[in-house]
Amino acid sequence: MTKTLRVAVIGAGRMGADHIKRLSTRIHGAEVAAVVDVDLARAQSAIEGIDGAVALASAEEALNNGDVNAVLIATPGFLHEEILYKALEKNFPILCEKPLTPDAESAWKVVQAEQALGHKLIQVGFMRRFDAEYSALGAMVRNGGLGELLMLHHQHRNPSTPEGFTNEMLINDSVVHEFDAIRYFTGEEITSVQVRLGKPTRSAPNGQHDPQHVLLETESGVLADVEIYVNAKFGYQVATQASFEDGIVSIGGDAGPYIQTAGKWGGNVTPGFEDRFGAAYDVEVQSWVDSALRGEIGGPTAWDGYATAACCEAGVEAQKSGEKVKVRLNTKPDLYK
Ligand code: ISE
Repeated sequence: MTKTLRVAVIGAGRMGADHIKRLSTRIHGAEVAAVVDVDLARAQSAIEGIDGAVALASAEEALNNGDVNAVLIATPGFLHEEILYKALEKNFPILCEKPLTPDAESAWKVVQAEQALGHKLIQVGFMRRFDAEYSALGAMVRNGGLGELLMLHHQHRNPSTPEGFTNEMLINDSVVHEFDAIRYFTGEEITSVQVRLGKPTRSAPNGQHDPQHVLLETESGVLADVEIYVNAKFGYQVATQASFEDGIVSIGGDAGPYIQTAGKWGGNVTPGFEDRFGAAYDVEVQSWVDSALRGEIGGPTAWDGYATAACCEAGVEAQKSGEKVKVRLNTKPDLYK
């Protein structure tokens, strides 16, 4: 059995660089063997100080490198599909940043390819499932101590958006996390999505309507609403309030310390997702590594990647039509039951 994962990290941008640091400093049982980026200089600077790692310009070269036995995909989503197929062919454990692929049809093909192999190799990077408060709320739903879960209220606020962040990306890049979180909390599929566009902020770039209000239903009738507000300026905030029959649970409030000084009271605002979910990313990657060394996967599956892609597709359609759109899902293959 493999004792150490020798990971090829594909993509050395914002997420890739964060994972390279994590893998080479905090994660046990894995090492960075190769870093791939179309910008070779960026790959080279990412491997600085990492013994035995090579910088390469092509994913194929990395996967064919005899020193590599696992892959972490952190490229933009439209590049995932090709790398996924090559890594499946090699039978390598895969941690694929979200989205699995950018649309439901291609995500379904990936699910089918993995199913044809007969075992799971793909873990999808929905890191929120590894956040301590998210898992605590998930456990409360499952143990039923507060009765049935009835409603979920989500707030997802970002300080600003990078250049090129389109209106569709509010759904595909940001609300996709909420789709996964709602599926995770309820253990159910989302059946419909509606998007309401209200009064927009003057801070939204051209072509973006921000904020938006997303309304969802699950199989048993749990209602969820999401405020997605990606130019909120003040900082990064992701929070959920869950209404149960016998109580209300809130997660994602700002963490202390709270300081009182000269007529002021308050704490610090989280600047971005790397800080907000830093600990969750560590737990996620460690879970992937530990499970991969046992020949398993340790988190959300390719099915979760496909199901959220189907929700995104319904969400973008709903954004355009203003109508309530049904989520179309194929039957879940046995491998994921
Ligand atoms: C970004 O890609 C992420 O994944 C963050 O978690 C999310 O908060 C942000 O809205 C996305 O753009």
